[in-house]
Amino acid sequence: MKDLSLFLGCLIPNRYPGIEKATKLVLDRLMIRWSELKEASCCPAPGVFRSFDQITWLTLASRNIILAEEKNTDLLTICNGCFSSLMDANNILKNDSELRAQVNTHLKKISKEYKGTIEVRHIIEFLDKEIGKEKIDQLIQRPLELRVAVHYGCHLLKPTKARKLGGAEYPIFFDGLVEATGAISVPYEGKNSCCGAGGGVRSAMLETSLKMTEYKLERMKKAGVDCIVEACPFCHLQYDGGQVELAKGGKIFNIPVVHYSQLLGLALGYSIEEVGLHLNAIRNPEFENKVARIQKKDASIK
Ligand code: 9S8
Ligand code: 9S8
Ligand code: COM
Repeated sequence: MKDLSLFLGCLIPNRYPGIEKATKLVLDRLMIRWSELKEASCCPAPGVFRSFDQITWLTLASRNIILAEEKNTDLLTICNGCFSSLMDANNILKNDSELRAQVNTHLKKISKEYKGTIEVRHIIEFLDKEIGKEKIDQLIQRPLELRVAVHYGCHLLKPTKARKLGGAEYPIFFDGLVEATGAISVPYEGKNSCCGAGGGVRSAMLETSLKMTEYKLERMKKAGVDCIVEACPFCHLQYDGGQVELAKGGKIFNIPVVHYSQLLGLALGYSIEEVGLHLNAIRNPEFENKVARIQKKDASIK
């Protein structure tokens, strides 16, 4: 297996840098060999570029893939949108020689060439397939005992043919990784539906997008969860910022939003601040105290 280059995308460094920090902490703790991907651009976002112009999308995506090819590393994404864009572009370019030739004509202008030598990974499927929940379970010193609403997000699962993740209608691989931290993945209605952000909906139709978010939040609340766990900064933004927007209309939920890297970081003993959860708009003292209590309890045992 190749080493990994970490592809950050736009949202994490700009809006939720705590997710970047938490990811680096947990990759190191799991002894996964990774390095930064320098000079990367936007993946570019699938719901925007891909929908408008295929060659532009493929050319921009291939440039990012080439940066990893030049280092002979696979690309590790920590966002569903980046995973979708880069993985699909990589598959298309590997298999379609005509499109590859077209894209390479553009890339020649910047002295680059797409070769098709690396794979694009998403942190959830990577941890599930390459590390395994048993190993994660062994490393956990502080079983988290939280009730969690797992949100897979659309682009992690679909299109199912391209993703090859198995059981896309009723997936369990993400829930397994969440439960390896000692948390309980609580079932809730509408679990696999969209958070409301993707595909340009948040930018073009904020009200519609918030209606979708409200639908999800209501069902999560009904299931009595302590927090939401996702693996996509756009879902993170939609649930976290979306709760602030919904609160303006009197709809209060107060459910903390946690990227899987942050959840794993908490389970490995890092604090709320160390995993960057203090940078969320929605902070719930009850949740933070519960985490602190769990962490302290186990620390005193050891
Ligand atoms: S890069 Fe630019 S807008 Fe974003 S975060 Fe994920 S999808 Fe890719
Ligand atoms: S869900 Fe529907 S399109 Fe998506 S992946 Fe992230 S943002 Fe939330
Ligand atoms: C969602 C990405 S993660 S996009 O809005 O569909 O491009």
